[in-house]
Amino acid sequence: MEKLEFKKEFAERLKKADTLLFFTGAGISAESGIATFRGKDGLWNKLKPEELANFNAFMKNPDMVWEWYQYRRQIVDESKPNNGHKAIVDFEKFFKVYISTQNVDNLHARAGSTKIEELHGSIVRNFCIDCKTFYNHQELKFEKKVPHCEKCNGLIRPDVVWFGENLRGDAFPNSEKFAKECDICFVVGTSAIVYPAAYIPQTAKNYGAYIVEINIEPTELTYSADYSIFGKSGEILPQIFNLAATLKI
Ligand code: BV8
Ligand code: ZN
Repeated sequence: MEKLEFKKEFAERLKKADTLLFFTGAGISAESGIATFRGKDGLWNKLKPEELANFNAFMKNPDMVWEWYQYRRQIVDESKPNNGHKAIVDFEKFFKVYISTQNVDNLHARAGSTKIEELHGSIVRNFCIDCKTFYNHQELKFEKKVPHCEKCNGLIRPDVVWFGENLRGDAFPNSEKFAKECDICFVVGTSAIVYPAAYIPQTAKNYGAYIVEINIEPTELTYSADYSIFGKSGEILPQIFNLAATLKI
């Protein structure tokens, strides 16, 4: 990718900034070989999310839904963080960095980031739908059919948030806190159409943050972003880090 020239206003904001929020979606993991949901070869093109990523689908056909997640976990296990995930870790040298991700692939954690909220849960965790006992995905790695809980024999499901399910734990309220505190909110690799997650960049904007979109194409958020940088996040984020390094020393 050619060397990017960034907008002067962005460089000024970056120089003054202390706290960054990275709000990420499936696009940041595309260069790690993980299919996005709505792109040209997206997961939802071939499969219907309603048929797979929701509780009723799971109860109707637990083996099919379990098998789909086992297939996705195999892809995640074979993937690794790319230069975009790694650049976000590097920003911690000069800024307080928060991540609010819609991704369930655990790649931000594997890259070494620490302040992460997983709005849609994580594919590497499972729990029993009856007694809520957690199971790590590695211990169930070879289960072709939906496994049953060793404590109560209940069905075990992936710990991801399905359509029609409320977000769990403090992920959303913590992400709102990040959004209110950040000076710049980078919106990376998301179509920004899934709610309530998509409220996070809007909250950041309402609280005065500078909104920078990084995507290979315009999205629902482009009209409200302060700055859209079109291209691959794995190529753009390292260049923004290099810019920050020159500004911050
Ligand atoms: C909720 C599961 C309250 C995990 C996912 C009717 C009934 C019930 C709810 C609703 C309803 N109508 C609407 C709703 C709300 C619904 C919703 O928002 N639907 C949308 C689709 C309209 N939301 C919910 O249901 C949420 N819960 O509302 O609870 C409630 C409860 C009961 C009743 C009513 C309300 C739960 C939402 C979570 C759903 N779970 N996945 C899994 O299996 O993965 S959603 C799925 O979409 C993923 O989790 C993903 O994270 C999320 C967002 O997608 P993106 O990450 O943005 O990915 P996408 O492919 O779309 O875009 C990728 C982008 O990257 C593209 O722009 C592309 O250009 C770009 N890109 C590609 N390559 C690169 C790149 N960019 C940079 N570099 C590259 N190299
Ligand atoms: Zn159980």
